[in-house]
Amino acid sequence: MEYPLIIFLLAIFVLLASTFSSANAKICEHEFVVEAKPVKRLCKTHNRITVNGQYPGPTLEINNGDTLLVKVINKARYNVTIHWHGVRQMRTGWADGPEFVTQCPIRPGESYTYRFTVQGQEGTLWWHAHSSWLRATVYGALIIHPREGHPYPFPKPNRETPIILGEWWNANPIDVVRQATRTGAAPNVSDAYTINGQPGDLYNCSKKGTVVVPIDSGETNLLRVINAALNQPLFFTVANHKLTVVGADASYLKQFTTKVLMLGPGQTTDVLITGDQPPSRYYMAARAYQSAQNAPFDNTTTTAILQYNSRISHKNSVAKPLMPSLPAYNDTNTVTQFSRKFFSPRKVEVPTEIDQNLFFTVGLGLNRCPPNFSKKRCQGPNGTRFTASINNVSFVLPNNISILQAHQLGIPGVFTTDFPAQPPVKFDYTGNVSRSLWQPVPGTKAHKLKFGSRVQIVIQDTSIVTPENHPIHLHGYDFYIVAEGFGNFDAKKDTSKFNLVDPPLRNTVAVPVNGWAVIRFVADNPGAWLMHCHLDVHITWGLATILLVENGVGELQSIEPPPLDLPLC
Ligand SMILES: *[C@@H]1O[C@H](CO)[C@@H](O)[C@H](O)[C@H]1NC(C)=O
Ligand SMILES: *[C@@H]1O[C@H](CO)[C@@H](O)[C@H](O)[C@H]1NC(C)=O
Ligand SMILES: *[C@@H]1O[C@H](CO)[C@@H](O)[C@H](O)[C@H]1NC(C)=O
Ligand SMILES: *[C@@H]1O[C@H](CO)[C@@H](O)[C@H](O)[C@H]1NC(C)=O
Ligand SMILES: *[C@@H]1O[C@H](CO)[C@@H](O)[C@H](O)[C@H]1NC(C)=O
Ligand SMILES: *[C@@H]1O[C@H](CO)[C@@H](O)[C@H](O)[C@H]1NC(C)=O
Ligand SMILES: *[C@@H]1O[C@H](CO)[C@@H](O)[C@H](O)[C@H]1NC(C)=O
Ligand SMILES: *[C@@H]1O[C@H](CO)[C@@H](O)[C@H](O)[C@H]1NC(C)=O
Ligand SMILES: *[C@@H]1O[C@H](CO)[C@@H](O)[C@H](O)[C@H]1NC(C)=O
Ligand SMILES: *[C@@H]1O[C@H](CO)[C@@H](O)[C@H](O)[C@H]1NC(C)=O
Ligand SMILES: [Cu+2]
Repeated sequence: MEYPLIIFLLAIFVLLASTFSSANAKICEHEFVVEAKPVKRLCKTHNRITVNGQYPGPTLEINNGDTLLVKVINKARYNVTIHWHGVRQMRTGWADGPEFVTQCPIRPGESYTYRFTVQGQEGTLWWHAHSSWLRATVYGALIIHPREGHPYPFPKPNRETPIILGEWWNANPIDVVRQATRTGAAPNVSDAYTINGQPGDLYNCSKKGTVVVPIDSGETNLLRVINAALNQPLFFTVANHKLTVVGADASYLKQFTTKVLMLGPGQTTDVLITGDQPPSRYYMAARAYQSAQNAPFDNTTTTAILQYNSRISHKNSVAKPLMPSLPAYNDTNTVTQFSRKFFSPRKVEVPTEIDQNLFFTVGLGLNRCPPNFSKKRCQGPNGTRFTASINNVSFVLPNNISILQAHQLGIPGVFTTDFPAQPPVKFDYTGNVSRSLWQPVPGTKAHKLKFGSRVQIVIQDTSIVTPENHPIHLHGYDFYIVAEGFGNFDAKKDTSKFNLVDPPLRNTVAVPVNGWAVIRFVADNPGAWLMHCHLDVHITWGLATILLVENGVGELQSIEPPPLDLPLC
């Protein structure tokens, strides 16, 4: 009699405990209707694909531990998917979003519900379309507050403002990428950058819409800066104000102050700004960091206005805002100084023993014109077509099933698992590279990782066509950036400089131009994870690969079964 009673009480206790521990975690339901809407920018009205008619799309705010359930209804004329950039998606790879990697696209007229829990991440992430170039207008902030009742590791700011940097084309972005794919040339550059969807005062017909960020004297505002631009790393600064960096990519950082930020597309940075200047109006501004050589880029400047509410005299409120100076477009020194200030707030657990030591070269290439192509299709430099690769493999997406489905269902012929751990040819990566090495091989190749393996990847830029700062993003993971440098990575010399104590944790690393970065992580999340350059033009050209992390032992180390509404091709 006694024994069953104890078990019964225990069962009740477990039930109550689990209810209480999850009592604070919420399920947040949203509906995203993807549809074309007229959007007026730079003097003209254009139809653009939006979410719920908003550009940028809705900001989602959750607490660490919450579950998101977002039903995406596609009322546009394009295939679409949504990616939750930086969310770990533990065992829920089906909700990650890249088309033909973790799902088939949601076709026009269809819908799919993304379900996932955000656990152990705090700060700023974002969501964006992961299909063709739709993310030019289909994006928004994803803000993760601490668990209810838990504080920030800094004094609570008086306000919080997302600052989403974007890129605007007067042409339909889908037409821009289609033209580039057809011709083999570089795509047209954008016509403007934007802050929260608005180009700002320095562009024609844009003054009325300029974003105003309020501040009071003595007050602190948490700016959640996101680089949602398609193809351009950006500098960001605010006239006369210091920025205190407290986090990036939804991980906290050891705080430091700076005048200027650089964010590669995909990256986020949380900064505190204090109203410690004479009440007035100050521009915040962003413009290009351009590390590629002889490549056209959008050299315009987007602005918003930081405006003091209190004690502002009438004269000041109409005064022209003060413009900050921005680094030169090619100011790599400022970028290096900035990235050297990144540390985790305390000692962290970086893998020290490594099971999988990978070396990935990343860069561009040029394909000779195939004999059956007309000249019109070879409008790259000297009659070539642009391409890009990792370890000389130019990634090609499947088009009739996703890699994750093929992996889960054991369907052969979709991809191979022979993506090389090292470049097939060793050469002076950052030197004057022989033309015979410029043409990579197209392929749909994945690199397999055992569950739980401790992984190091050296990401090495190449100078083929041009060296460039590539923002390399890994889906499904955060990784420690243990070192960065210029030139060719040299294990003998550079390993001793690794920071294995308090390196920053990120989901996107801006690999120094003509240099390298070393990342480490534990492969504790099974699935098919896209690793790619977050300049959309480079992913279009093939600068991507798949890390295929196998299941471990038992249910908790295995990917969940696919949702019933997963779109079919
Ligand atoms: C790209 O720019 C060229 C030159 O300005 C122009 O002729 C072409 O129409 C543009 N392409 C798109 C898709 O807008
Ligand atoms: C802005 O307007 C001025 C004057 O109307 C015009 O000369 C200029 O070309 C326009 N600039 C852009 C970028 O459209
Ligand atoms: C931007 O580029 C255009 C043409 O490429 C050039 O005429 C202009 O001077 C540049 N503007 C700035 C601010 O560098
Ligand atoms: C940056 O650009 C300026 C002006 O265009 C040029 O004088 C300078 O040499 C460039 N610096 C580097 C490091 O490329
Ligand atoms: C060129 O030939 C290849 C096979 O050699 C074929 O796959 C491709 O479709 C052809 N392209 C054109 C434009 O005819
Ligand atoms: C194109 O050809 C010219 C002349 O041969 C050469 O100087 C130039 O470097 C080539 N450009 C590229 C990007 O290959
Ligand atoms: C998908 O396409 C590939 C290559 O075109 C083909 O080999 C494969 O059989 C197709 N798979 C399915 C599931 O239709
Ligand atoms: C790079 O190498 C090629 C061929 O080896 C040579 O013609 C060219 O002058 C070199 N360029 C530079 C900048 O050294
Ligand atoms: C890439 O592979 C192609 C085809 O085998 C070869 O011509 C080229 O030299 C290789 N390039 C590099 C950088 O390995
Ligand atoms: C849309 O997705 C389907 C697979 O679901 C694919 O067959 C089709 O080619 C895609 N359309 C475009 C325009 O990419
Ligand atoms: Cu790139």
